[in-house]
Amino acid sequence: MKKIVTLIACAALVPLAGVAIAGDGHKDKGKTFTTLDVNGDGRISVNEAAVDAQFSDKFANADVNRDGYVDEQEYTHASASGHPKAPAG
Ligand SMILES: [Ca+2]
Ligand SMILES: [Ca+2]
Repeated sequence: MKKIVTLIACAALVPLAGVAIAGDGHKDKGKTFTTLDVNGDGRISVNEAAVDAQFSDKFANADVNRDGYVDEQEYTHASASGHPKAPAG
């Protein structure tokens, strides 16, 4: 009985150069209060909210005191209550 031994000769091992794992921590896909508050007056107007369709949609609900603006407290509250937080994994 003969065993066929196959020799795999690798003449040139190509080094896997350039395998750079880019740890791009892009976790916050949504807009934050600071991002939405373009003019930095500490509150989000309807126009500022318009850039975020999801937030714009619930702007009326977020504006608890109905002053036409969503301040940081209102924004935080709206985000906490109406933001489906999907668990990691
Ligand atoms: Ca603003
Ligand atoms: Ca308000």
